[in-house]
Amino acid sequence: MSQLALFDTAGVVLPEDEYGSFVYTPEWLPPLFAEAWFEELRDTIDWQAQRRLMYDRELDVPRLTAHFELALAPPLLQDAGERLSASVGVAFNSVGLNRYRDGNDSVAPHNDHLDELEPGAPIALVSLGATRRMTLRRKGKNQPALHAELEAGSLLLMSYETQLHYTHGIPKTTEPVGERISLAFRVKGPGDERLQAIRRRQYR
Ligand SMILES: O=C(O)CCC(=O)C(=O)O
Repeated sequence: MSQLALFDTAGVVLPEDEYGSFVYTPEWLPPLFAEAWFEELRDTIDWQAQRRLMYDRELDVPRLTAHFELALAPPLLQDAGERLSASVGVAFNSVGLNRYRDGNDSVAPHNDHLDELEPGAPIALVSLGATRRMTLRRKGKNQPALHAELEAGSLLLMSYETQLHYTHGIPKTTEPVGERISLAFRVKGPGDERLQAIRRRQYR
């Protein structure tokens, strides 16, 4: 089987093992809040359309983005960060926002930059707006794709270890789909020294 549905709507988990864990909580945020947060962020954030160098060509990043240190973020995001830190027990200090305008917007399979993250700290993804499918895949040859439908108000908690062993991404879709905003909360820090050394060697 090449595709597996990872979570059911009861909020199930890819359980903790040596490769980490994914924990999905539907309605982490009540629907009225999820709607209000979506509208406020869509209308007030200074969304950036970025271009990035890929394979020697400059391409549009296929989504709008924004990023804040939590202490300097707009009040709604600081409030979101405080709720999340209280609910997860982790002192998040950074939030990255992604706005997927339609099915053409996406994020390619990737793992987060571990050299910028506090070792051991999870990454928390809060979804607002339209449901989009996330694809998770263990690194290595011929690993099956796992799918999670990320609904408005849901929280997906990805443990630090998953960033070593899995990629995650939001593929494009030809199905008609509304706008989605995701909030990616992280604990930014100097990161793992070993990973920093590898990165320094790569960019010399
Ligand atoms: O939109 C999402 O849920 C995923 C975002 C993501 O992978 C990222 O910001 O690195």
